Amino acid sequence: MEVVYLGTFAHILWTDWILKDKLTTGFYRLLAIKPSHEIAATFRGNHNDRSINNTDVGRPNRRIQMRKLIATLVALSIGSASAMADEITLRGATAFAKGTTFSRPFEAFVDWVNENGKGVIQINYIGGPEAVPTFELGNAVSSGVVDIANNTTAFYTNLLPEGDALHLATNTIQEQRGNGCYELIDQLHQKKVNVKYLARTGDNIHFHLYLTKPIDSPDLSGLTIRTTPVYRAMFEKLGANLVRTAPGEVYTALERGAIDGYGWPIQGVLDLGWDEQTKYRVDPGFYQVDVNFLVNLDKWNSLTDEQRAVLEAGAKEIEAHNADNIGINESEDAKQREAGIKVITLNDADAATWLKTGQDAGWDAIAALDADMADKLKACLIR
Ligand code: 173
Repeated sequence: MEVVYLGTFAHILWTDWILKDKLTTGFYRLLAIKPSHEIAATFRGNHNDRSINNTDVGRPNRRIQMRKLIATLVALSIGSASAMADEITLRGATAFAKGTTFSRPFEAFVDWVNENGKGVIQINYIGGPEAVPTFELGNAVSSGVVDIANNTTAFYTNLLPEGDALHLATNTIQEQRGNGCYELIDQLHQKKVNVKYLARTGDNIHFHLYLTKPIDSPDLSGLTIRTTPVYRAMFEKLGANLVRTAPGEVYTALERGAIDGYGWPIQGVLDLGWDEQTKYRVDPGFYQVDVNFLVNLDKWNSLTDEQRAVLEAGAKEIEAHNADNIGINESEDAKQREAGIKVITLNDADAATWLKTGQDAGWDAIAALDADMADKLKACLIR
């Protein structure tokens, strides 16, 4: 704002001076006292003529000073105009419904950037799956249809199949930034998805199986379960029939009885109203949510250091809030129970099978894609 005011102030001063100068000693007085060829010479910049004309001895110095002041203010004003012109606005979208659990950290990030990036960088948040369908968002940010996306790897496995490793992590993004894993994952994203991997949210949130029918062991045979790539390897190993849908189709699929259950994290079930159609949750939870901020790489490369610094500072700020999930998980668990969702807790032996099947099936699927990469990722994602 200051630079705008300064620019405006410079403009007022300049206009004010021109008018005063013209009305008192300048153009009009010149017209009155000089022959036309001398006037022409003055306008060609004939300094002798001008000095002859300046009968007031003090005036040339004042005028020079005034010109210097004006030149400075105009330069500042032009500088401020280009600073304003340099502010860039990114188009941002989320794979999850606007205002719901897994869009909220991104929405907080958008607010943070729009507050702290004034005059530098802003984000125009265009919305959720109503703007870009869930499974299309990866392509959209990769191609630059949107500049920044809030997305989970499970929704862009078409571009980065190895991305499924991210929800097998047992450590945090802060640890991954410290042990080199962040760089490895960023490089994979840059190379295969054409995006900068800016941030990870969702740490400390596990996934669960939710059901309309009870089970008493990890055997899922005979059940039709809604999945995404997150749960596919695990639930398949445990015998389920799988149906892949975007979150937006889960409610209707439950209502119609097309599925007997679904995979989803501990958070967000009530947000989406699925508690109305859900009878059971199976514990323990497994894996760890990854919801990532991705910036189109061409756009990222075109940003100034200052613009990138705002995005990176905002990313770290939001990632620090991943620790809040531990408390939120507890209140979500309580809310689910209050809403009538019964918790089926597998006994110790079954729980061990459940978790081991999940990890083994998950890593086997990554190794089948790229054994070397699976080893590298495992070394830095597992505590
Ligand atoms: O179940 C899903 O749609 C899914 O894969 C997911 C991933 C991260 C957060 C929430 C859901």
